[in-house]
Amino acid sequence: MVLLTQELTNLLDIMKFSKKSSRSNVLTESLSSLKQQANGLLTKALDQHVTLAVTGLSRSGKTAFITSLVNQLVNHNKQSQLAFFEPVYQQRFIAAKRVAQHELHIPRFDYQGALSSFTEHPPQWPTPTKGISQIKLAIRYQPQQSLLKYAADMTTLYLNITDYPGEWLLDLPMLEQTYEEWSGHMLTLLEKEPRAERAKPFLDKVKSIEPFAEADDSLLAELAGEYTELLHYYREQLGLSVIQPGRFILPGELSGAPLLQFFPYPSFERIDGNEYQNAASTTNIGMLRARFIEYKERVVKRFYQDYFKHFDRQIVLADCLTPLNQGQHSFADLQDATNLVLTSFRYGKSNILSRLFAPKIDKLLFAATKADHITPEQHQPLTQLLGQLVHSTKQELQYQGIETETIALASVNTTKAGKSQYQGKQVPVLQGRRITDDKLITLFPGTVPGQLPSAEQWQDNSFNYVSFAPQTSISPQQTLPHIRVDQALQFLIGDKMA
Ligand SMILES: Nc1nc2c(ncn2[C@@H]2O[C@H](COP(=O)(O)OP(=O)(O)OP(=O)(O)O)[C@@H](O)[C@H]2O)c(=O)[nH]1
Ligand SMILES: [Mg+2]
Repeated sequence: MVLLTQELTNLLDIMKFSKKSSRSNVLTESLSSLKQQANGLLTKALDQHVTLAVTGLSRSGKTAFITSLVNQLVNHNKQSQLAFFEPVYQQRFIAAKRVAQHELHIPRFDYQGALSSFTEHPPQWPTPTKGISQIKLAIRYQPQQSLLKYAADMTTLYLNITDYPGEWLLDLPMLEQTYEEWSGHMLTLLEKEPRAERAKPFLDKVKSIEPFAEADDSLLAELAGEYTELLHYYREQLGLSVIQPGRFILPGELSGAPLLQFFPYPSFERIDGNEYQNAASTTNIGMLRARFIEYKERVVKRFYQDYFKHFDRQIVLADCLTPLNQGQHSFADLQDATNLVLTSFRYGKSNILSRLFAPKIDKLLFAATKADHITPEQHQPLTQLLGQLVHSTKQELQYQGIETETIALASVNTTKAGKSQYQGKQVPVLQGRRITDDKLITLFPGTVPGQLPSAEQWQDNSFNYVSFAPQTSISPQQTLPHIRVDQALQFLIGDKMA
């Protein structure tokens, strides 16, 4: 195809020089139209498709990030702040628009709904989302590479963006565990503070069920309900991140399904191993085990099979500031959860994921969100802190040839940074609309530890980063203010638009 276009272009050039007769003009025109057709075909052949996955634990900022990314691209104008996105910087970006997605069974990402919350007076944050959703963009640009430039004036990158809960990745280790092993693992967590106090009444109840009696479906459903409530409490009240099974708090269309009605059994040491092995699935313990196995097959494996293995690029969002506010337990749990989540990206040969699904992600971006909650000179420590959280995974990924990067960003910048006089000194400050009472305040939010805080540091320090609401509403045609979304774009798709 490239050769054909080149041939035609050469021919046209020769004819333009020779313009000797009207016959040659006719020939020129028909060749010109041939070239256009060839160009059209070539452009189609050169169109690229990229599947970008966006994940992070609940409230980490996935909806805000996707909304901002889409908004920056589809509303791109002279005022846009995309200086670090090369296609824009090099003036090769033409335009982007939303197009219909292919996978009709996956809910659509509600871009319009999310954007409208930023256009309200006063603007609000979009409402929390549940489960998976997708949005697709067609991005037109002029290729830079000589071959493409010569052959095609513009080409299209189709960007398929998938938003999915990071909690779903917490389940991967379950694939390699038996019900007994998983129960043991959960028990270790549930018997330790900060979980133990709240877990005790639940565990006592479960210990009292008769494992080999005929299954009592409604009792199992009730206890599964209590276990789910416990998980919600840990996540929402204690700010803990290790929640297993992850689907229990974000069940999506599986809400109420018997598949989600199981829980860890805490008394394996008191039952006979043989009897357990031979227990029919009509007994209490047999039914719990059967549901556990079914959950792994139908929910965990299916997610990796149907979605995960098709992702090309991934961004993992992490809100490090809220767990710092919530204290040592919460931050330590974020560390554990991050390790669990990142197991899905460790593609070593021994990884179950590589063996079962052969994923193909070639670039992974770790992003610390809500960087507008801190003053600009604290962005570097925030990036370093996230860097420490993901350090070992990053090393392994780089070894596997997967490109990684760590940044601090704000999908929607809600604050203005400046300087203020305090006790005769200039201190960095932020001004923004405090989320709790809507007041415009100016403050120094404090420093961010550039390393994982030690036990002593936790004793000496308490963190109190204030949350802000969006400051000024935008019109549906404007772009949202942000911090480093352009750098994220460059890392995630810049090379595909070269
Ligand atoms: N200041 C600031 N706050 C942010 C930013 N992004 C997210 N937030 C805050 O974090 C909250 C959660 O953001 P979402 O984008 O809804 O997070 P999510 O990961 O989609 O959350 P779920 O849908 O509940 O899983 C928002 O309501 C904001 O309060 C940001 O760029 N700046
Ligand atoms: Mg969301």
